[in-house]
Amino acid sequence: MKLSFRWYGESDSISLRNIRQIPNMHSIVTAVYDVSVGEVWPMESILRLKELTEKEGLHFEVIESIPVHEDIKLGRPTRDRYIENYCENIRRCAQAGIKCICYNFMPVFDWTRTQLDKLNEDGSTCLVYYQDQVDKVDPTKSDSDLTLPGWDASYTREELASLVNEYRELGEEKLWDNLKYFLEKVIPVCKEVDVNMAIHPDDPCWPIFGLPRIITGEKNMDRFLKLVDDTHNGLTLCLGSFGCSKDNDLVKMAAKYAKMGRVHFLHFRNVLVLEDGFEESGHLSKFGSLDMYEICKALYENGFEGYVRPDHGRQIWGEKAKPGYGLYDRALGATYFNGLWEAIEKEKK
Ligand code: DNO
Repeated sequence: MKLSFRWYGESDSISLRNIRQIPNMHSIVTAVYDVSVGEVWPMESILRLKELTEKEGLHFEVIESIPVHEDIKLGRPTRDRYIENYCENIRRCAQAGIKCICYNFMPVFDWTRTQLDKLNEDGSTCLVYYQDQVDKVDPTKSDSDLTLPGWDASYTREELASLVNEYRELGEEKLWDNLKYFLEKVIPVCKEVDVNMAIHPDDPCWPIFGLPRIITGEKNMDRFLKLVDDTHNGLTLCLGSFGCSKDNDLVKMAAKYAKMGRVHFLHFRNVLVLEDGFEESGHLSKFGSLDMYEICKALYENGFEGYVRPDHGRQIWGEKAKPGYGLYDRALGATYFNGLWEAIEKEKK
């Protein structure tokens, strides 16, 4: 297990020095942010991130994310050029020492929430998702004024509508085909340079706005891992993403996929599952719906050796930071994880 922390590069309000001071911190999780999706990352930009990270005594081993261009997900004729670029990015990252790349295959939208600053009773704020609010939004209705936080502002409303319609027509099975096509090109490169790909689950792990979503739970994960049956084709076990559906048994999934050697990255966070949505809670088991101890134990017992990062924290102590990505609560999450891990390690010896 290697503890890591997401850092948004030089524009992040959180310094590498502060991250370094979190006990047991090993690696930085970052990306090149100023290149358009689908293009090749300049080697200098990758090496700059490496240099800054290593200057603070941290390791530069995890990328989150190299985003997948929509043309690849849609299987458009232009996809081959973007896949070639993707492979080139993998090679470049490997050359700089990267061991693990997190990415997702969600159509149009990455993680979706209805509010980023829901006030909790103790004065902290958190991210929430209420299904009834999502159901009121239709991205194909160009006269709708409703938008959600995290909405991709790079599309005009018309572009967004046509993209969403294209995916609705594509449907799940074709999305699977396009994912397979992508993996068949990318995983051989990963084998060559020994980099693990770690797909991030859909968040939330069910279809939204009528868009197909396929990385949603155990059955589909099994199917995914077989698309290209190689250890380099693995997953990011994002507890909050899979955990927001009661259908997912995270302890079972953690054990099963760790045993297969396919969990390359763990996103450690908790969610409180509601009747019709979820709220992101503090990391401890008792505040959410997930048993963090049992999940960690399942990972440990099944030989998990990947990277772990504390994921989304609440906003606490008056900190003003990127929603979910403040320093304080994520640092508390890391410390809680360290405690659980030490206890499990000692119990098992
Ligand atoms: C949210 C993150 C996701 C994740 C991507 C991976 O906080 O976990 O945005 O980075 O889905 O590609």
